Amino acid sequence: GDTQRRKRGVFIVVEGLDRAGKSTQVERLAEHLQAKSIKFPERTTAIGQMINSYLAQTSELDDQAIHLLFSANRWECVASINRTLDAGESIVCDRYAFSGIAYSVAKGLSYDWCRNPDVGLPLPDLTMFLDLDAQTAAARGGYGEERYEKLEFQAKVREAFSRVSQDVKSHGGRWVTIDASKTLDEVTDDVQKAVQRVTSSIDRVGVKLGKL
Ligand code: ADP
Ligand code: 2DT
Ligand code: MG
Repeated sequence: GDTQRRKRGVFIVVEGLDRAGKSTQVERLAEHLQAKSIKFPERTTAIGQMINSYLAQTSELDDQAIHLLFSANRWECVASINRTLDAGESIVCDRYAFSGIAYSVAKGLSYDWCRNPDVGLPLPDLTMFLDLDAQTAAARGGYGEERYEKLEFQAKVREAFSRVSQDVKSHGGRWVTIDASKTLDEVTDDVQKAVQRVTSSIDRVGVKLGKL
């Protein structure tokens, strides 16, 4: 054949409550791996703009409607994610379907209903959950004006994430919980070690990208 085989990039997701340190660690990790960083919601698309005005509380939507928009916002990015990974570039992603499930379940929607729209999305090679209790998170600079940035709600989101983590692990996904209460540099260190363990196992076995 004429194909020059290039190794697929690694798809890494960083999850956690608001203020857990996701955006900081995603940028550091992308730099470290020379990877592309992306985030959800991707607020620049037409769907992303609807999500943005909902989060900024300038529009109201039913819980089910906004849930499906968050999912659609991931689906509209799948082709681009696959192209990037197929070209051998790795991706570090700030939030993904696991936030989608956790935030909607925290509002009271059923777990299975919340999970369904994301079934079939690319499964991350590794998801790192930056775990922090809601009180400590709230103490970090205080919350802004966006929807969901409330202590009581964040505590419910953390509960919901623990159900998500059990679900992901029981379906063969790689989910690592990182103690996000450590210093910035310690968290960066733990993140890099978790990534190293996964990439060395992928290099050995060469697993193909699964689906949620
Ligand atoms: P997220 O994207 O999860 O909301 P950010 O990375 O934006 O979190 O961080 C939120 C705030 O907390 C920022 O002011 C950041 O500098 C601070 N921060 C992040 N990680 C830590 C840490 N490990 N210890 C103390 N403060 C942190
Ligand atoms: P940040 O942009 O600050 O991370 O906040 N969310 C996100 C959902 O409710 N469902 C989703 O599917 C995703 C990806 C979490 C984004 C806010 O949107 C919430 C906080
Ligand atoms: Mg952030």
